Amino acid sequence: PLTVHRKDYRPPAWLVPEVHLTFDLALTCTCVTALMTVRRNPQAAREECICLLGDGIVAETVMVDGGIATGWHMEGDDLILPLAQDDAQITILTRLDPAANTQLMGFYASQGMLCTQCEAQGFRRISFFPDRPDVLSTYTVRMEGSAAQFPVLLSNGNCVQSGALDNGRHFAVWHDPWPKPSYLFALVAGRLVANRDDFTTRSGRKVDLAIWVRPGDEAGTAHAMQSLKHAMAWDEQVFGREYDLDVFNIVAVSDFNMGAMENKGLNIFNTRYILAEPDTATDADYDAIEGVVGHEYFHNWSGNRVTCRDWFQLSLKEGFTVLRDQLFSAAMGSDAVKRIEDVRILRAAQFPEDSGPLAHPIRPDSYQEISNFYTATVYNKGAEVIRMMRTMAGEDAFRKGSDLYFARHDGEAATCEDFISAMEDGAGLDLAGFRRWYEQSGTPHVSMTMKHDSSTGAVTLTFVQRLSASGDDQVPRPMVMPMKIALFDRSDSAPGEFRAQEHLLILDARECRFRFDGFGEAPMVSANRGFSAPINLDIAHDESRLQFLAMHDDDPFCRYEALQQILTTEVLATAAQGADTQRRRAITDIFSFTLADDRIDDLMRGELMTLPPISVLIETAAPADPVALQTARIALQAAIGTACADQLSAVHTRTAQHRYSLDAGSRGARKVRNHALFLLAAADGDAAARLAQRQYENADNMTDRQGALVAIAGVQTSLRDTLLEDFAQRYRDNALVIDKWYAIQAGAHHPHVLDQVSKLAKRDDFSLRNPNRVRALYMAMAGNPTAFHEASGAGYEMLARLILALDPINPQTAARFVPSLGRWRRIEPARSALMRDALKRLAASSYLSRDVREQVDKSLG
Ligand code: HT7
Ligand code: ZN
Repeated sequence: PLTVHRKDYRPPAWLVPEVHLTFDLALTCTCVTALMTVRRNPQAAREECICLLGDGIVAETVMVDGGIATGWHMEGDDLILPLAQDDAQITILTRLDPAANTQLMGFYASQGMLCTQCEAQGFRRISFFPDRPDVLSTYTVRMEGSAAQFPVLLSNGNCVQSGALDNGRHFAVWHDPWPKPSYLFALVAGRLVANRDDFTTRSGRKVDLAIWVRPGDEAGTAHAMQSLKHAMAWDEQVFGREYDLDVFNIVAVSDFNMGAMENKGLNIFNTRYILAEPDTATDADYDAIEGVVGHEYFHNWSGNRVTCRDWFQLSLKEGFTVLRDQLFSAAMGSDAVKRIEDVRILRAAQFPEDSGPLAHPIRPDSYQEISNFYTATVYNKGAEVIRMMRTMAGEDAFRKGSDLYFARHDGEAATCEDFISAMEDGAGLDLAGFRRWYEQSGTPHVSMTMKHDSSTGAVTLTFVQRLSASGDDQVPRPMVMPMKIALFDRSDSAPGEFRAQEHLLILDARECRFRFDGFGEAPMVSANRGFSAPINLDIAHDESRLQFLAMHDDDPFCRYEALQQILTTEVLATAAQGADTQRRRAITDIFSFTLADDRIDDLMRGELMTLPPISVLIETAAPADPVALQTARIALQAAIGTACADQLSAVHTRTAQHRYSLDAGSRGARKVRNHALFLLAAADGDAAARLAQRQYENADNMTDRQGALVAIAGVQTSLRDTLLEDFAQRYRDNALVIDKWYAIQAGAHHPHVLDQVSKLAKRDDFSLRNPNRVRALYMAMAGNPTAFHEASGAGYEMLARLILALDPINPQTAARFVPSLGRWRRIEPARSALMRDALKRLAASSYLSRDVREQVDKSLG
């Protein structure tokens, strides 16, 4: 397969300032006429032909300047057209069958409606085009079709004309005045209803907002609309970014490969990130909707107004936009809890990626299939890298840097280097060494040691970096990073009042040393506060320090982190050599302290009641026995549940009094209620099953009901089947809730879980054509050690069979399952061999898409 290299970038030989598209719409045969004004690019080497990229489409007619073109030919999927002149009008006609498009890339049908997905390279499945992000055009789109079948016709920009035609047909013309790359083109046609609202920008522009859904779903759009209006106001206040069209449309579709898409003025969303009502969506769903609606809206500047020069620069828009959505969500809710959640995601998803065969820098050097690079590294580590710039610069200077970036590059296709330069010039940072974050893969390891001289009161902190991976052909080099620390003086704090001055240190060499004076006693160090750098930080093992921080650190992240370290050590030790009563006692004491601590709210308390995710435990233990780790994790939950039973029951009772609302107090109550239930269920399944049943039956919201079902799904009781059946019946008409039902069963710690997954896959309402359903069942299975790492290798086999079955239908979604098998290097030898066998069987398959092939080959690597 062809590998694309970053170093091979050349500017486009031809520009396309204007595009007129006409769609004659029908479910199985849509005719597309593309009229392109093309112009030679004076900044590029002269080429005698224009290369119009295609993917699985056929040109029925090709015209140049109004006459039938001759002399063009196909090279693979691409159309090569000789052009002697400097300017031309090219017209190409293609015919599409959206109903047969199961890949959900390009133009496809979903539940009777028609829609597009063009990022990254879907436009070339609609029309032949220089489908690359550095070719920017203004689009005018005319759609016509049956008024009964497609009453709503939407595209980017503003609707400039619409009306009735003969034979029950109608048309609409949309014009987008902002030049954009083809990946931001969008079209939607179907029977849809809108939740309408409006927003007035700070300069007084009234923007009509609409969220379009299938009839019957309108009631579920209120939170998304509220989130959108909050996002629009926040981007003005915090980043000085104002919306730039008269309308902003969002459409929700049920069949979608990712979360959402930021098409200019016409965002298309997975229904999952739009629809929410208390009875059907959890608090986590509400948060995700706010975050994704914000994310897509923020792309209007970081992605659309300033786009990417090429796909190697993906983190330019994605890393920056993730940081923007993280800051937005933090501002809308709890800063502390949001930071903890973001770091948990980074650790659980990105750290394993960065230590495995699919590791890549946030700006990759090469790819075979770009869809495989929409990764936690590009998105989440990319956000961390920009967050570090913000930490080093401070908020005000960072804003100056981002203002300069937007001013310099508005209307352009930019690079990561452009962003860094703007930050240097605008924020006044020297980022010479910092650029390595863009070049090197791998999570840096930093070890910290402290020396205290009691005669002088001096404290010396020494940080040493150990580097494990690098970009292509490079020797690993140290990273530059901000390190926030605080030293707690044990002697001068009143009990319960531990405060320390925070210091921002910059680590810029393999070894860095810092001295602090005035400590009669050795202080307690709190380091990497707020997770100021995305690293693994080793601090010489000191249980009393960790226990102190787990109860008293005034940095919420570090308090959480200290407890996570204690719990991780305990689970790993239990899996290797059994439990130790003294260690357990220390842990249950901390839990008991946390449950009673009135300095924190319930949202934070819920974080402190959360055990490390299994993927983090596997990553830390490598080579890991995932089943032993899972068993040890449950045993620790049981120990906590037993030791703190009275307090946990009291929490469960106290929080049952809360009325449902979305405010922090009510959400916090639901969070700790569920965590209390999980811990109690691990300790005494039968008793907790009765508690769960009551919670389930009394629930007036999905957080409570789902929490109860999760708790009971891991218990061997007849109530389990009763409640699962009730849930299926109660929500049979709501696909998003039925997705939860699939995931809960596939993720349960249950001896027959693999049989259950097999049965679920045979149900009538399971379909490989719906990515949400496939992910619900098989991502949950792949994340469940009891299922996926079952000793016979049946879980690996099941996943490999899924990948082979799904690949011809939806290669992008199929490829997303390969990394689970690619983790074989981190797993103990017997299972590791079985995982590799499954990968080898995939590699030997006679048909593999480019998407799956790249992931399989690299995973075997
Ligand atoms: N920028 C969007 C990426 C996306 C995408 C990529 C590949 C295939 C399908 C896709 N759907 C959306 C999403 C985002 O980051 O906002
Ligand atoms: Zn994005």
